[in-house]
Amino acid sequence: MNVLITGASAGFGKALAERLVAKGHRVIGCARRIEKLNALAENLGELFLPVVMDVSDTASIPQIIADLPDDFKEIDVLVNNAGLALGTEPAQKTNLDDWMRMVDTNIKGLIALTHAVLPAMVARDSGYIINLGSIAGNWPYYGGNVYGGTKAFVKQFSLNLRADLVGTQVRVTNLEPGSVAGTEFSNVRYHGDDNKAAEVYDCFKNMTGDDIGDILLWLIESPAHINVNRLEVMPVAQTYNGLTIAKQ
Ligand code: NDP
Ligand code: 8X3
Repeated sequence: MNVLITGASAGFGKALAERLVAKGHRVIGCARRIEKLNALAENLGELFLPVVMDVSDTASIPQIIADLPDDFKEIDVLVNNAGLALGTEPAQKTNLDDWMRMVDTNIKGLIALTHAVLPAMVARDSGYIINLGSIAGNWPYYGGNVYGGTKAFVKQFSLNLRADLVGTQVRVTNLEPGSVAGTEFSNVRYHGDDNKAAEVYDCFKNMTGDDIGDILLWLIESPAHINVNRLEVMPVAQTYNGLTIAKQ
């Protein structure tokens, strides 16, 4: 199987790439930081193809897909994972550039990749698109403003893709994780303030990037006649109760 993962240089994308290669699948690992992808390629070997891609540079995407080497050209699974949150300030105190970057990456990048890959899946009548949504797309919270808005878009886009794909064997899932420690997500969100990022995950048993890698692998290996439409997962310590976390 050939799996294209955006955001393969860290976090969930990296965890999934490691699992897929261990199972003998080919992975097209896309991200901006080539040094991280190359380090991963050294560990994973020739089943892992590092590809420099900035998903927010949407005009570049069709050519990158067209230029994939023959062995990697047919994409069986697209994991639209690249994404970011920037800031936790309330809307009236945010930076407009941060808002625009989240829209460019989480929305425009995701739809551009989908647009480039989906027609070939439909033509083959087989394929699977997994989008990384978030609980932030389901539940409002303080400081979630545009990040949550982008993930709500991803959820509804995923469901609408399902509607458009009626009669085909192409599957679509929106995976909606809650709090996950050990990735770069909060380091990016707090603009590199690693102490603040670490505090988010203090004193409770969290999910990890490996947990999400396992769930993604489970989805990819699920029977071809089953479509998981949406899958929301949280650590037990996190609940809908204002999304508060029960710290010990
Ligand atoms: P990380 O920050 O650890 O990884 C994000 C990945 O996305 C990196 O590989 C980064 O690579 C890549 N990326 C970011 N911007 C771009 C871009 N413009 N073009 C290409 N690649 C890009 O985050 P996580 O693994 O934690 O999160 C992955 C996804 O899951 C995101 O969409 C996030 O919103 C979502 N999510 C995360 C949760 C969490 O708590 N961690 C919970 C719910 C959802 P590089 O910088 O090299 O380009
Ligand atoms: C990331 C999870 O709770 O920080 O999407 O929004 S949360």
